[in-house]
Amino acid sequence: MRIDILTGLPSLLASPLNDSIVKRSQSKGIVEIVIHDLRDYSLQNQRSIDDYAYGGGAGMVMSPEPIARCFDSLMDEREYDELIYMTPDGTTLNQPMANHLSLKTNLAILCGHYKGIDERIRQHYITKEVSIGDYVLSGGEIAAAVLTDAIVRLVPGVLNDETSALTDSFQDDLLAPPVYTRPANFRDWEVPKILLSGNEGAIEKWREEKAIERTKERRPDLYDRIRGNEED
Ligand code: 6GU
Repeated sequence: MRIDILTGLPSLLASPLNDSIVKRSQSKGIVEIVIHDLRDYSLQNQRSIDDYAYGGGAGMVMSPEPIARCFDSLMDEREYDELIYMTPDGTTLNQPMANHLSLKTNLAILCGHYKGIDERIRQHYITKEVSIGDYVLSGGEIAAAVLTDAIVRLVPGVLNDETSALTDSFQDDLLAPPVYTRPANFRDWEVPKILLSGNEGAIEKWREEKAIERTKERRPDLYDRIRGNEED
């Protein structure tokens, strides 16, 4: 899988994508993530990538030219499954969307800034608009890092333990059960006895019960959905 990220602030993206699982996915050669500085595609003197909004009002708008030129050069090289724009008015990211995107071959992700991007780019290039939740960030870079992380960890071979992505919170619409590590007694706080029993069947059942209990308590919306699904 290849992910191209278009941004006016490449330094904001470098660190979250060059550590941990996302880094491992790249060094294993499973995923290639390429960051493009939109200033490199500007035709203006000061390498500028934004301009005043037509009709007035506060805030700058990202110019169409650098974005279009960057997309054009990428699309000359390969076919893209999606050209994604990170924006608070996009579809909210969830686990099914991440699962779906993790099966793609080539994705491009555009990060917006300022007051957004010229609408014509959205009309003529963008195929999918994604938000990461109902709050406003200063730019799309951190949101793009979130989306990239959510996708990349699902690509087969990226995680060591192949099953571990399947047992994540949300993967079956349940939150994950509590987990413990050594010592069994920490400041007189004990690990639940069942986890020390070696009885795999009983442990699996306990984890399932705790996952359901936790989902019911913290996310009644998710809980109602799984109950609805079971009745179907
Ligand atoms: Cl994708 N961008 C910005 N700027 N803010 C957001 C967002 C994206 N998702 C939630 N808030």
